[in-house]
Amino acid sequence: MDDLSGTSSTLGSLTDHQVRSIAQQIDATGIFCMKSFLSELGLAKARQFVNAKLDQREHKTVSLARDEMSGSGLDELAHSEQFKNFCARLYSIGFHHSAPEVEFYQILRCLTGRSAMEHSLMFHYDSYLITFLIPIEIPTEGPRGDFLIIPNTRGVRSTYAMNLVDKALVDNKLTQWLLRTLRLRDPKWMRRVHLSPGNLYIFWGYCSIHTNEPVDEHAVRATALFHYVDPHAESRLKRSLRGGGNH
Ligand SMILES: O=C(O)CCC(=O)C(=O)O
Ligand SMILES: [Fe+2]
Repeated sequence: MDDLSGTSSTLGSLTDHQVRSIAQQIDATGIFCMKSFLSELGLAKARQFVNAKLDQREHKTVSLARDEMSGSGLDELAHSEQFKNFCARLYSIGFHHSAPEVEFYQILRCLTGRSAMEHSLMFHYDSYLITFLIPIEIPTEGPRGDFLIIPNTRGVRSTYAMNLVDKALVDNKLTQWLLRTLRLRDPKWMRRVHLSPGNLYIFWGYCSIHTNEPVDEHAVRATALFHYVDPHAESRLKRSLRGGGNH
């Protein structure tokens, strides 16, 4: 995987050419990695936050929403003008539309304990076009909880109903079984990404089937996710079904 290295402050200085080449790399390979995106201090703060939350929650898997993240430093990133600007530029270059004024759908996923397995190997499409993923904790021993992606298997659907059909084709026992079985053969079309804490990974979450591998119950795998732009936000059908989750 080609990658840039930098910190969140580097994002503001990227040229249009560089942003375009990030979009091209995601189109071509499925994922882009910016190394050492979080500073050491930023990563240490987020880690401390995760560990304190897991202590509070008795070391069970939790997904924290934006309003539960204050103090992690990750909420500040979502409000950083440089980060927001970069995401808007990447969106407009990647999807050929000017970026709407929207907030991120933000989650801090902390997998641990017995329930880590239940939350792994669930292949899905996201509801949002771009996914920005920052690993905070990744096990250094035993199963690492690699990220798996089958890149760019669909385009942006013109209707929410078509999007639901795609999702239903993936989110069923047969497809999940098939993908889990095929994973064991390590096919080339399913990319395996060994995540490193503090890096920023970017992929078209809406267009790509993806998931994470499990980790041991004593290990912790924490990822911060920033989902950006729901193309069906205005759909009447979506509203009448009252939104639905991210998967
Ligand atoms: O934690 C990960 O590696 C991916 C999670 C994901 O795809 C999601 O929450 O939509
Ligand atoms: Fe996802």
